[in-house]
Amino acid sequence: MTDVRTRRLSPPLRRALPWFVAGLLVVTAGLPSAAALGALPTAPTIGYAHPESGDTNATVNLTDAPAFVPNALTANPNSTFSVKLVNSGAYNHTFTLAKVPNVVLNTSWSPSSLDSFFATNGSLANVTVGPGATAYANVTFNASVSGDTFEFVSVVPYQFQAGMYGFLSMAVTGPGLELMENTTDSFAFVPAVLAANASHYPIKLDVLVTNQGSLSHTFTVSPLSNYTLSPANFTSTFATNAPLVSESINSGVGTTAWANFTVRAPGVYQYICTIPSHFANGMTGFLYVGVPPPPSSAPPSTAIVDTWILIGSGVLLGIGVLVAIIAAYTGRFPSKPAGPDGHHP
Ligand SMILES: [Cu+2]
Repeated sequence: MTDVRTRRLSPPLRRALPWFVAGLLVVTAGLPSAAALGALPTAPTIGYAHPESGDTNATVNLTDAPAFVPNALTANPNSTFSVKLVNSGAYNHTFTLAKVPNVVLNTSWSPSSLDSFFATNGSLANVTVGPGATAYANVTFNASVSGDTFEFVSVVPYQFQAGMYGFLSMAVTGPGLELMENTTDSFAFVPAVLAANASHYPIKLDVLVTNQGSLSHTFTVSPLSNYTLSPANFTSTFATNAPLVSESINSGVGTTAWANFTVRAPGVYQYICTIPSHFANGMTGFLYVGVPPPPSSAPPSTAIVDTWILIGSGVLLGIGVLVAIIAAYTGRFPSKPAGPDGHHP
């Protein structure tokens, strides 16, 4: 059965109909792209460059050294980080931010190895900035990246290999691990050993320091792990390596202060009081992070064994010496017990 309407059309129109339909389909298909070219804005892609008139969190210069200046950035979890990228050189550079946290890329990789790393693991931003140009990268981080570090590089061949890389460190958020410390007028921290067990790094520590005396003190933690400070070197050490925290403990019994700081790696960190002469008088302690503290925080004993065992073995040794001396003068001492027949063998 043939369509009635088609039948009523004149032969020329009938022949043209498929072409009308085809033309209509082509126009319909072209509509979305035509609209995109016109008024419809393209949706901003998180992490990719688009001009931004608002505030940026940082400005980074991309130089022909080649280098990022500065190459150390910080950002907050649970927020959008916006960086302004200024190419001050004559070459193209990229700002390519790794998606995988806490990975340090190897500068001995070839350009194609670097490309395949990003192809496999993805990037949070990948912006090419031409000579003299300015671009922006906006990256939204969730709360889970607290304490993480992301590396950024230029993937223009051999720029990363020549040193064009840097690190974006996320602040550590959320409450820290709480520890208690006291300061005394006898220039002591009580206890002089603090221990924090951490399963991941960095770890945030909150130390509540209570003054048990009337003198004022500081609770100052060395940034160097497994490094022993001395009253003679701590000032110069802290001049080049800022303490993790230096909290003033004001005078007065019961005065408290919170020392809140972040430790990035396990180790033993020395803490001191920086008030002149206090450290020299013994005001120091050690913070064990992720490593076992000494077996006991009781005053260390130089004896290998317990005192009473030493005294006991001394007494027994004395008796032995006495028996030996008597035996030397009297023959067998004590004399061997007689056998059952009453005779000595
Ligand atoms: Cu002090």
